[in-house]
Amino acid sequence: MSLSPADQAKSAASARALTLVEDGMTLGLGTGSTAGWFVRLLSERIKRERIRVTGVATSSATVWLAEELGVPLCKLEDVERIDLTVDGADEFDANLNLIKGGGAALLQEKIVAAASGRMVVIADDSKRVARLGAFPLPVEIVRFGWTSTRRAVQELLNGMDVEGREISIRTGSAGPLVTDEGHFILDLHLGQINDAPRLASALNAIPGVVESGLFIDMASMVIIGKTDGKTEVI
Ligand code: ABF
Repeated sequence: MSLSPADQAKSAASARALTLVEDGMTLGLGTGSTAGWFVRLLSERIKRERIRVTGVATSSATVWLAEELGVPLCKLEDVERIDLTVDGADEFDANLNLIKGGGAALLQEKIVAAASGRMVVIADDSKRVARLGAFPLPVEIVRFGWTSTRRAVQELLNGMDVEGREISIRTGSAGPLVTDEGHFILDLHLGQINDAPRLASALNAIPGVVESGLFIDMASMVIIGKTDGKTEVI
């Protein structure tokens, strides 16, 4: 099977991440097309080498994929600790800080990453940035009073060192998109975020904000897949 250059990169990063998997591990399984590659390669290895691993999925989409491929799953509440989480990202910088949530799964992704001994990000070179912010920053908010929460986020942005300040509500097929946890998502069009840790803390302090897609100091490694099948690790 010949892969597109993008899939070649995603599969290369996933294959490298798979070398970190050991028999008996509990694994956090990310969401998105790159994480999907990891789940596929994991399923092949489980069948080939008969390794015993258990996955904790970060979204309903990943539950469906893992079940279809025969990757054993358990719930996060049923495990004490996850050994390793492998997930994608929308952007990463040289400090391994991330923007995630383009796939609307940021809340479960962050809870799973926080419960993991190690979070490894798999991505292609297009996700690498000098400064986070070109990708619209997803912020998960509760539905109750969401327009008030949006106003509070707007006021916060007015005092922040960012390039742009526009906010949009993520839409699905019938109105605002509803996440797996029953919330809405705001997308913050910031252009460039000059102090990502400060913005992450300030967003989390707003009532109604559940989590932002800023993952600060959570990833321990980024594996970058290249279109020629090679990988780079930072
Ligand atoms: C998840 O999937 C997200 O946090 C991120 O939004 C997205 C990346 O998707 P893809 O791998 O398809 O680019 O990891």
